[in-house]
Amino acid sequence: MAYPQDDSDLFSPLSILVAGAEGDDPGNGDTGNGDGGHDDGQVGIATKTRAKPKKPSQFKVLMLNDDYTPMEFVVMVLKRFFHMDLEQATRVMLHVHQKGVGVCGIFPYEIAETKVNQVMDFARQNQHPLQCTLEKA
Ligand code: TYC
Repeated sequence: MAYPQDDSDLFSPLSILVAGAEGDDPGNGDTGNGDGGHDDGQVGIATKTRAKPKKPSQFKVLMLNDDYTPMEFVVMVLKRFFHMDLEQATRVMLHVHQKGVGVCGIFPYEIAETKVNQVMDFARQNQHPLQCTLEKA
């Protein structure tokens, strides 16, 4: 899956930096930038930069209920991939069993995606229909 956030989600606020001023040009000073060679030292490639980097957005890993996956298997998954102890894992499994869906954890996108794949692969290998997905937190 492609990384779902656009650049504007990563940084704010926007400021503009003018790079490559003509003082750095080793040639005759005309940068061929269409300004007719008015060397005011302010031409170059305009690039965006941001004053304040933002945290990457977080994603919930959700576990879905089904009628067939054994409770013990779900508890094993929660212990193995989400580092829960037996008590936590049992609580989350029963929550999913009763409500239909529950949160296993909240992670940056790539980690959340990896966990979903690990759970789905492990369930498939053991022929259980357990489903796991992610959702923006
Ligand atoms: N509902 C399942 C059962 O009764 C147990 C279960 C719990 C399955 C959580 C999936 O995500 C799940 N065996």
